[in-house]
Amino acid sequence: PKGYKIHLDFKNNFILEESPECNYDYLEIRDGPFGYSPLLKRHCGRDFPPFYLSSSRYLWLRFKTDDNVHKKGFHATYSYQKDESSKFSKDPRKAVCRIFINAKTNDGIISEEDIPTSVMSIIKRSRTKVPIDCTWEIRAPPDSHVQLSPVSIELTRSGECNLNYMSFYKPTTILEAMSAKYCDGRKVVPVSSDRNRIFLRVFSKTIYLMPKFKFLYTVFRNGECSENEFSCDERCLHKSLKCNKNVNCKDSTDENSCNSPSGRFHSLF
Ligand SMILES: [Ca+2]
Ligand SMILES: [Ca+2]
Repeated sequence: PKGYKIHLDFKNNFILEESPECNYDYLEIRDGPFGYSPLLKRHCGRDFPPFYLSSSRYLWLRFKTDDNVHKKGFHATYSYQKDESSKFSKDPRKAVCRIFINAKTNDGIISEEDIPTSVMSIIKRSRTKVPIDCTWEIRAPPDSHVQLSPVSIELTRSGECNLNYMSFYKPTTILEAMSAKYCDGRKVVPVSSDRNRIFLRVFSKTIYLMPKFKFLYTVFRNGECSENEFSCDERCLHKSLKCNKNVNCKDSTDENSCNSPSGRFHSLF
């Protein structure tokens, strides 16, 4: 919950396959909500983990096993601990920025305006110490997919990847799952999820380089279209996306041959 940290406490057993660099089976713990959040530790073998206390309201755990040598596994409990640190903290770990979009509606716009004011105020107060590093997760219903297409994108320092970039991850936020990274906003092309979710990460080194952008997300399905759907780009889109003034199909067929409002007006007479 908001205003709490996570306390993770390992109990009884911790036995995973032993390997020098934990290459085979491991439990990875990161301080934050993402697979690229700061690594606390990767545990394997009999390296019994200590208590962990997150610095924000998120911890990331990833358990990996391969298909040989199985051990007993691990057991842990979690609890919440009130976050007593000051609201005015300049700790960059407090500026964790996760924006979750439950794509129940069939399309929508995401932009830099979605960044919570609580995060922006920490970044502002830090002047240039805390970067903007925000990740949007757009999640469609389980049997659907989601496409993100650029509407307008302005990266302040074009081509300077250490200063600003946008990257896409699917289906999760581990570095190996990054599907594209752009340091020049003009080069961004639409990207579609393989499963039902996709992540957009937006980074700028300081608030003065704040990127401006709009992406349109569109929920779609593969396979045979139902009667509530229409087909374009060999996909099925919900009827409500036809003539809704957002171009959801690559070939724009969803917005072609729509009656303009003035046309409808004239047809009254
Ligand atoms: Ca194994
Ligand atoms: Ca449309």
